[in-house]
Amino acid sequence: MIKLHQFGPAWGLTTTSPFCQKLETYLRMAGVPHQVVRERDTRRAPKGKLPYIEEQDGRLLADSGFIIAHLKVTQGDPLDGWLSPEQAAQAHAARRLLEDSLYWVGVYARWIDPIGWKGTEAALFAKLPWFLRATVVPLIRRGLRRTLAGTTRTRSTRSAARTSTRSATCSATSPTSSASGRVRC
Ligand SMILES: N[C@@H](CCC(=O)N[C@@H](CS)C(=O)NCC(=O)O)C(=O)O
Repeated sequence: MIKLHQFGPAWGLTTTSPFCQKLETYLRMAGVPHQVVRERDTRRAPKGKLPYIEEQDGRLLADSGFIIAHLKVTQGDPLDGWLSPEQAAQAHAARRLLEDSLYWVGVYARWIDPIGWKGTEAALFAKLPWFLRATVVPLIRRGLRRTLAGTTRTRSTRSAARTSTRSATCSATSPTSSASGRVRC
């Protein structure tokens, strides 16, 4: 049976990570038998991120998108096999919107925004020994702040994150926005 290595649950979700949630949901909906292994860190992960899967022969495979593509080839494609080329292209565009754009707004909201961070800290780190909370956690946040500053769409400010969410959502639902660059929808 496939082992799915992913971050643990919080906020009523089976995992805190959107990419883990995506893969777990795919496995469940496609009826792929699997066992969830809860991970705390990413050091064993082939690409340094979660999720990854461990196949029956011990092979490790990383990246939710690659894993799903691999499973479609090896186990069939019960969920998307019926899509027309046009529908598959639309699904791809929606996926890119969620994963490359809105995901980063979520990262900002959870890890950087002072109000969001209070909830994240309470949910994920309340039980961590104080010295780890004082050393490792600020390092994680600093890394994420740097990553966010490197993305073109989301800077580390609340108004930028809000504008990014609106403009990404609007461009998906309506191809026109105002000439002034202000987002109206
Ligand atoms: N492209 C990857 C992205 C995975 C990813 O970004 N995972 C995050 C959690 S949502 C992670 O492991 N972050 C921990 C880290 O970067 O150290 C996928 O689709 O699996």
